[in-house]
Amino acid sequence: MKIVFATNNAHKLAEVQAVLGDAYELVTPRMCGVEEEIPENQPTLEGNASEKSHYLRARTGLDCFADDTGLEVEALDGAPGVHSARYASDGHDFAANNRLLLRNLEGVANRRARFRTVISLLVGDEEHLFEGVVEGRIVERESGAEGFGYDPLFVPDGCDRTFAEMSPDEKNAVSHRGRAVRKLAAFLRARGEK
Ligand code: ITT
Repeated sequence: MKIVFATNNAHKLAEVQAVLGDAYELVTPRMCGVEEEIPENQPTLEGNASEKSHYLRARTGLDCFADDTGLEVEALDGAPGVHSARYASDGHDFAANNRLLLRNLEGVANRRARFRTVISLLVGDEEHLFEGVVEGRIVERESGAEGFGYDPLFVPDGCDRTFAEMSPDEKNAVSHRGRAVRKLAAFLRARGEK
């Protein structure tokens, strides 16, 4: 089955394709002729995921889904949260975001954090939301070269390596996105949409 994934993030695309497997062929906005940035101006992950999927539906008329993800740090009252992409600047600058996060946690003993992903799926005239959460902690310095974003700073509970020190399959097995996408896949399978 072909399905449109409303993302411009190549890392996300690869992670989601790996979880969904060969039964699903992901189509990017660009492959549908949508070149512009997809808007995400809502105050919640749910709102942003929904805004992105509805935008792409309006532009293409196709069934599609979108993922919005945030890193919620306990000692920072849930920041950067819905602002994770633009924490340090307006430009999705992963290195600057990580530097700012470490600076804001300097001398802070409570390193608890979680990643949360919300997926909005639009099929026909129905919308369905799927959530995936992983609890963990923020380490003192970056470690590892895999993954993207805050991965070099996040160690999931039960592990002793950051997401950036894991293979893509290891990350997907425990990650927020892996969990949300497995719920999405189960839903699609149950509807017989293979
Ligand atoms: P799209 O909206 O095009 O899907 P994006 O990169 O803007 O791509 P999000 O708004 O969902 O995606 O993500 C916000 C930021 O959170 C993202 O830029 C990363 O910095 C971070 N992030 C998201 N998922 C992550 C992951 O699995 N590991 C580490 N950081 C992640």
